[in-house]
Amino acid sequence: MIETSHVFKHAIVRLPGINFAQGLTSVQVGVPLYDKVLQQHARYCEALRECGLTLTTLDPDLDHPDSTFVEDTAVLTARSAVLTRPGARSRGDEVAAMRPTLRRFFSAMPEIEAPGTLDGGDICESDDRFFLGLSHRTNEEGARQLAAHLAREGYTCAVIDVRGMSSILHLKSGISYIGDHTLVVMEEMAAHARFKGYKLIRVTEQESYAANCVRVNERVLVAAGYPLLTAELKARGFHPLELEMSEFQKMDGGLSCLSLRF
Ligand code: CIR
Repeated sequence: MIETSHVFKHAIVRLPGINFAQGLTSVQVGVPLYDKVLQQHARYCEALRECGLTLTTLDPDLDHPDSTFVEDTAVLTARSAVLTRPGARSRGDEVAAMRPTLRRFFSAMPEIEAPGTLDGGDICESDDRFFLGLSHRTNEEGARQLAAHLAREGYTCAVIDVRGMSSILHLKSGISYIGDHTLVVMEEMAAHARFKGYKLIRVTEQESYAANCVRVNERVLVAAGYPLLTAELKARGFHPLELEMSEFQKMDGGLSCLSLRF
């Protein structure tokens, strides 16, 4: 088994509401079916438990149809939870709804402040370095504030601008760090200078949705239906755990966005 420097013990998830399909999306691959949304979410939660995590499961928040994508509300480190300021207006109040839950686990909770905007989906941690994506959700000021918070904890940061890439919503739609200096990266981004020195697992264009995968303790959660990536992960000594994600994909969501892990 390939070691990870990070052992997660907890995750926070939020059940999808009945109005999940009214959230934001930029893709046209159909309308999510609520029964299937619930089934896929339940299996995702079960998978996190199989990886050894204890879950805090929040009730659906019908005022915010995208609120099941909890990852966007905070950036977690070993010492703090940085509350974000999401770039989409309809998602702004999701952070206030998450604050009391994070308060139970973290005493240090700095916040991204206006005019900064930042979505957790743009932030990719790779051991002691964070990649900060600039996107249509995360602006320079948001990234600057987060970098300052992270620097105080001894982390370095590298900014990656994905604003010119229409195929992805967030940085982590295109890259994932899975431990052992290994980045899973969509082909279109693989040549980026910031990734020099990392081992890369390149994701073909047809499988690019699967580039958003998540290392959780001994497993790598990966979207089901992407056999090339799954085979490559196995060949490199990782242990993929495949999960159906079709209904979340319809709303621009990937595996990482469904939980906050710490
Ligand atoms: C949105 O557009 O904000 C949601 N429908 C999807 C958010 C996905 N979040 C993520 O990748 N971290």
